[in-house]
Amino acid sequence: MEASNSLRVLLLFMLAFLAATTFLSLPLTPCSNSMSRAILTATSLDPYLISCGSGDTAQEEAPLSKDKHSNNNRTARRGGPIVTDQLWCSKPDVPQDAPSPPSRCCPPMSASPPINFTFPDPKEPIRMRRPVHEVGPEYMAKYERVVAMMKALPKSDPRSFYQQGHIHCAYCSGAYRQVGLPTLPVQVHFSWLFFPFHRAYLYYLERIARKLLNDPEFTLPFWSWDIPEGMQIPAEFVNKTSPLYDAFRDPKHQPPNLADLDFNWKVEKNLTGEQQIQCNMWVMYKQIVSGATLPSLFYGQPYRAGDSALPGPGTVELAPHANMHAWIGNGHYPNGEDMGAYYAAGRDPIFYIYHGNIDRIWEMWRDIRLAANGNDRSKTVFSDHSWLDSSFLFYDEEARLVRVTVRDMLDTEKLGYRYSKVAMPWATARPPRTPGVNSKRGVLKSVRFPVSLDAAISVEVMRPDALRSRIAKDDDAPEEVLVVEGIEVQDADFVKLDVYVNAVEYHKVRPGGRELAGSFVSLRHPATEDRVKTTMRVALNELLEDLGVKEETSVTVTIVPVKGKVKIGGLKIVHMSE
Ligand SMILES: [Cu+2]
Repeated sequence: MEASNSLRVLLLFMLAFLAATTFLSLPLTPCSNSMSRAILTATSLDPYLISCGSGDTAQEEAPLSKDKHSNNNRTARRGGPIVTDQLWCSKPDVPQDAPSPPSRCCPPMSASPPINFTFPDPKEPIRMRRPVHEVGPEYMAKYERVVAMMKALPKSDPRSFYQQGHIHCAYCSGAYRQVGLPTLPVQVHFSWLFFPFHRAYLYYLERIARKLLNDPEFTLPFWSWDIPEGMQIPAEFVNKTSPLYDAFRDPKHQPPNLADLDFNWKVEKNLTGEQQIQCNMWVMYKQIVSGATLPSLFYGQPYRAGDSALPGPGTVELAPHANMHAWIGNGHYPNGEDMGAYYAAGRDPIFYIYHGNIDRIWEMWRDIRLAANGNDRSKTVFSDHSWLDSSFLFYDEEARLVRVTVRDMLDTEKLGYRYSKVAMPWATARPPRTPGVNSKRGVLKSVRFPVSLDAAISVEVMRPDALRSRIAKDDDAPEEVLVVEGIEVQDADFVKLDVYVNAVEYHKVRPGGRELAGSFVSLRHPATEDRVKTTMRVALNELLEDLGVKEETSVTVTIVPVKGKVKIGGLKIVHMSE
């Protein structure tokens, strides 16, 4: 009784406080961190409802104000790591036509500031994450059980499936804002944060699963959709009575249909099984082996405090990652819910085993680069502190809020796990050149950038210093990188662009064929980014060699708009080495 009375008093106090701040616009400076936390924890209100003045440090001080002109800029930092702060979490920007939009997706407010990440005890054995098609039904039943347990937890528990699913929404739909910069979201897609963020996400989900199952050996199985044995949605996810089932998936893509790693949004290729597998192998080879020979081509572009979101994704994030999100989600819904929509992807239990494979691809890319670079680890990571010290917040298995940095996520063995060795048939699937494709038909029409892509365009692009590339020894030849600049997606809609080199007759190239340098694939972005502006980069050295054009001073680049309204700012080829 006493407890409920004091709760009532607290609520009354809160209402008076809110009325004062909202209607009287009383200045509330300074607003101490502990007071904000206490209020927010007790009331479960979102920080944006409370307008505080500025604090004096960059972190853990000033709650978010929706007022774009507020004094909060005093705490803004420009340059350096991107820092996530619970006091800077707000309403997500979810597409208006979402079938069941979340009103909020910020995690429950922690009563105390986050603790810093610590590695698990190195004496603990390293656990193996194994593929779904090898672990067997008994093991998959454990994943099923733990998803059921998480779904049964109260929604307010940060370890519940409801809250775990919201983590993706919070970091991808404009809920988290940059500290001191309320107009800038913390966005973990289309930049160098993509791989480390998703690794940390799975790491904590796995720890929570272990605790709930009371099974310290449990590891998340991964769905190896990159090899023929794993190319169908695993059977466990298809059973309508299972907690692993999600009604928001494309009915056309259920087993025995094979995954299409080059998926063209709603348009089925209708390939034979053999052709689809071939296409998938080529896509994997190009995105991981030949297209991403430098760290920024694989991870994505630098993204620092004060930067606009979406500077540029790595090859794998575009394809197969984004294609597969859309392939699993239901294309009948405007945003491809669940998996095809940033705000909703975490609601599908398949998300976590799907992303396990993305995390494993990071390991495989690193091994391939180490082998190519004489084990030089510096060629597989960035040394920039803005990357290493960027941080995310997760609740651990004891429901403690933990601050995790990118630096903490670079070595899976230090995190206590590794991936079991699965065959990589795509690692040698170098696609052959397509015979009889006209590379330069007639005189190319001149294109004036920026250009809206209503139809395919072909442009002659000069190569930088072609002679230097030709005489350089293979080992120290700089990488030639094709840059598609100023990609603007109107209405932040779904987009797929295919980018071909020396294939004006691109329709003759088989899906995933050699002349296709890469694809730009973007899911629908939240409304804050009403105009997605980004870049695409892909390595060309091997492609130019295979096309036999190493001696040429220029190449023809053909851009085919497969889906969505897009403008591009320009095309260039640059030399890069990192
Ligand atoms: Cu994803």
